[in-house]
Amino acid sequence: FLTHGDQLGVVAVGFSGGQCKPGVDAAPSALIKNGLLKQLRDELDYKLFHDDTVHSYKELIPASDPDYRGMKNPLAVSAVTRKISEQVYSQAKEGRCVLTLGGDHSIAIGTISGTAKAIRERLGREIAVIWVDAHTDINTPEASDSGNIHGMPVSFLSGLAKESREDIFGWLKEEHMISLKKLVYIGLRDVDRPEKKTLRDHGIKAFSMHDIDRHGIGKVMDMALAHIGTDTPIHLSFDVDALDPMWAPSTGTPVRGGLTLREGDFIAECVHETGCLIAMDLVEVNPTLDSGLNDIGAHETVRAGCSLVRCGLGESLL
Ligand code: 6HN
Ligand code: MN
Ligand code: MN
Ligand code: MN
Repeated sequence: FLTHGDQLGVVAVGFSGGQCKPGVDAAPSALIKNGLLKQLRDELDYKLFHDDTVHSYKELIPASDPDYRGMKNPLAVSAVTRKISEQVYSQAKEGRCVLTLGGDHSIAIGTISGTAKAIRERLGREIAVIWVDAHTDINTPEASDSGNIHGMPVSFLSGLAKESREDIFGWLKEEHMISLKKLVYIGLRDVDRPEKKTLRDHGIKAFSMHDIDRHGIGKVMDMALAHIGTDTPIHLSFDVDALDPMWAPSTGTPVRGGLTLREGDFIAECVHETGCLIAMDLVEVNPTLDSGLNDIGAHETVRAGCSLVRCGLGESLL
């Protein structure tokens, strides 16, 4: 067994510095208020390990944080993800599955580096990553149009982007890194041109919405998991914008033509079924972005996020 099945580490990350829209830092509280942790404890019988606060990481955010290599908030995102990496590592090294509630997707620099290091030390294994997203988040700083670091985490985690400055991701060492061969994308539909070239050049396994339309989500999950291979520790990084805005409108970079909620839940269920899930991130829920009356969109997005997490953690098992 890769983890103690009944123990769950929880890290609640109220951080939004990887992109420019405020409010995604409010997601962990909204998810918890909607009953997520209570459900995991009372209905799924997990023993939860976490400190009660949602971290804002205020003490790590510098007063001045000028752009560097085109990146926005580089010092803040680096310092916060470094701290998250330590938090996730300390949970994962105890053999717990780790749930991280984001926050924008830049936080995956912390979560994935933390599990990669812990699993190397504990099991001598490399982790696989299933990245469910409308986007590939694999821009290098130079290739990025926006300068938003939430579009770059995979490039730093895989070593495609390198930086020697310790205070700007230079703290990422070999032990924190992942292999592009063990990375699988699902749900893609808004991939930037340089990112497409990266996918081709490195032969990265990717299932777009087109592939899901062609084969159906069942077959796509079979292929995705076959690529990873049985018995491999899996980190599931789930960006809620993989879902169609019909199901998850309250997110910073919505793209139409996405997954139904049921397809999203199915992906999470299939990963759970492998017995190899070692960590799950849920990111990019922004409860303050709401166009509808009475915050309906925000409430629906929070509900969808809770559903994805419960499915990943085994709610659908009979
Ligand atoms: N996300 N490719 C775009 C960029 O700004 O680099 C969008 C990134 C979206 C990131 O949704 O986590
Ligand atoms: Mn993302
Ligand atoms: Mn996205
Ligand atoms: Mn784009």
